[in-house]
Amino acid sequence: MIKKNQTLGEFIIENQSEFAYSSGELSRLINSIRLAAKVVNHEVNKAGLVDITGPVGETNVQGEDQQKLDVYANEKFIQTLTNRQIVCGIASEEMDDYITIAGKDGDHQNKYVVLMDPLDGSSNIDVNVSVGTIFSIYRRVTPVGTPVQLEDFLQPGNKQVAAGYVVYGTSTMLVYTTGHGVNGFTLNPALGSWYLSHPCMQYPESGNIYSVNEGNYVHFPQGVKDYIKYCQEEKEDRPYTSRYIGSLVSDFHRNMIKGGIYFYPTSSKAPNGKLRLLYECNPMAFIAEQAGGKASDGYTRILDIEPTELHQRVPFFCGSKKMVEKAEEFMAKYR
Ligand code: AHM
Ligand code: MG
Repeated sequence: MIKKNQTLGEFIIENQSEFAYSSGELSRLINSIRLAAKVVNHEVNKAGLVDITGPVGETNVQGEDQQKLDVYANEKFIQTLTNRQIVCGIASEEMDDYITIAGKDGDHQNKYVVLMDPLDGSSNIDVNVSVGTIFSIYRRVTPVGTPVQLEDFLQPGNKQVAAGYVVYGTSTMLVYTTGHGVNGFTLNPALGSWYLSHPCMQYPESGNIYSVNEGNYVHFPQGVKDYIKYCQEEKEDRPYTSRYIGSLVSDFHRNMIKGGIYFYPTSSKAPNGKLRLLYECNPMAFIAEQAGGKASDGYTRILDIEPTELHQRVPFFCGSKKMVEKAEEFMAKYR
């Protein structure tokens, strides 16, 4: 049962039976993510104070090596998940290859892999604009008891057992799904607890916000150019409002609450788009669908794409169902 204002801990315990396989392992995994998110949140919040935002390799006034926050976030999530021995492997946008975690007795008994973008939109940190963490969880496909393999990570998004994001914004929120709807929890920084503030989140069926980096307009395919012109046309409920933070998590979060579409298409500069299928698009697509929205590469469902490599990029159209369908109509004209 969903009760507004219950803590994330209470929520996880009460809804454990809804979790796939319900062995408690997935609950413990989500618990670890909420802990790591708090640690990263603390660091993100004081980023302007402690000179931590400089480039990797520089030394700060205390003589410590400076770390970029995205490297820091990557380390914190990996440390937390590794220390608690609850996953068998992690892949991250910050690392070239996946890491294997042998488990408590070195027996590779854990069942889940995590794929993540530890700090998405990190170019926004220096200017005090919100950033996010994105995570995606799968059950391994290779036998338990053996080290994880690449194929455990290269699963289509429709096999995800959970996915979520943390938005470090005016308040910090953790939003996630285990395939039974989407719930959002807001961090009370004084108490360090997450409270259910946004139960059963739903995308409005349509909306009036479009989010795209229009600076790339001349490089976009014709279908995208036409769709942008459609958004700007004076007709019916249009023109739409343009809102683009440049932080996927924040743009997505706003559009899910207010109704809108986010798109990062291909362009002549980026022939496969920019966003990564495994760390960004799949988890956001799973959340979008669970909230009644839609996610597509312009032609097909994101969650049905068979990944071929860890850092694969795909064009991404995501948001209110009717808006994504309309964008697809424009794309189809030039296929
Ligand atoms: P990152 O993973 O390097 O942070 O890149 C992903 C980010 C998204 O959060 C955002 O929507 C997009 O890149 C912005 O890109 P651009 O500056 O090209 O519009
Ligand atoms: Mg990213």
